[in-house]
Amino acid sequence: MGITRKTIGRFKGKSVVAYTLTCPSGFSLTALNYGCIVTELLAADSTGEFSNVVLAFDRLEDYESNPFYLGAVIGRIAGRTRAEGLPLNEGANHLHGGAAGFHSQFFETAMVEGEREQEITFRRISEAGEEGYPGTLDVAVTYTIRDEGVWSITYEAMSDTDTPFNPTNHSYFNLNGYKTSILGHRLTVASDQVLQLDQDSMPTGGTLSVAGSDFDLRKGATLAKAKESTDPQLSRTGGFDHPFILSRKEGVAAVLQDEICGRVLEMTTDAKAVVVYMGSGLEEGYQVNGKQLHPYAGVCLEAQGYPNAYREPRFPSIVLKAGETFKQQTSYTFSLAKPTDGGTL
Ligand code: G6D
Repeated sequence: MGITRKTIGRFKGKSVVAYTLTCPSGFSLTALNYGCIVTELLAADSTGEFSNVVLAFDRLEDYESNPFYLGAVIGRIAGRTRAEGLPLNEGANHLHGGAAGFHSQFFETAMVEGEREQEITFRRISEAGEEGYPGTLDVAVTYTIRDEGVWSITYEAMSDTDTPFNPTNHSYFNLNGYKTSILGHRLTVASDQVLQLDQDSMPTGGTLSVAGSDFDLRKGATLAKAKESTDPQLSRTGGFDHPFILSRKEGVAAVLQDEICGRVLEMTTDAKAVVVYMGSGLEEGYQVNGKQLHPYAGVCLEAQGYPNAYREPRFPSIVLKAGETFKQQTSYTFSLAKPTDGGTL
């Protein structure tokens, strides 16, 4: 119980340190000082067996380039943004803060150990001009785990100049520890609208009602249904890779369940949206959780502001005003399914 640290390698001439936070119940989280990357989140199943419920590379070296952003904090801007001067790192798009985004940066750390709660804060200064962004941004990302199976992420930031800021975490969840793909997982999202995407997965500025479509997750559906959907917005992307606009300011925003192991994940957030990404772009050739990586090995629930909000005046602004404090919190609570659970929000 408590927090341990271990130097596990070197990237870019700096030591990569893994921090493991453990609660009395055995619920634990391991994260790196590089990209705040979560490499392990151990939660019990209905038999009491602990499994890593997030995808993690078997080879440390794969985290240096981290082509799928496994487990990483994303910043300064999550999602796709029309570049217009920001560096291009996905065709004509600026994706996930750019090639030198927060996922590939080192952070300073500070820890607080408790009886039933452990906390680590990652902090760095993103200098003015980093990846084309204005202003010097002082950013802190705090992971807190609580014995009852809660992992909370709190983002705080301040800038000396007006600047865009829209962080998220890019962990891929697989509630049965990648014994199977996530296609059998059932997802419920409290959302009435999704953002319409163009052929490059860039938001068009329009929204689509979920009613009557395979985007309607208000009563839950398996992720396989989205993969098999004939809806052009889904068939192009091989399932969800879409921003869902959250319809409630508090309470549970999303529920992910796996009947095989009985684990349930509930997400709460004060973010305005959640990008659900089913891992259709995950490529073979990497080893994760002791197995060959395949598409649909994990699903991301990236709570964030609207992608492309920096360029789209119809979206809620993501500009952090000079001298103001940004604060956003997302929590993932792990529990075991109750027999009557229908996962309806
Ligand atoms: C793909 O479109 C998806 C993104 O949403 C995801 O974040 C990335 O892979 C890792 O580009």
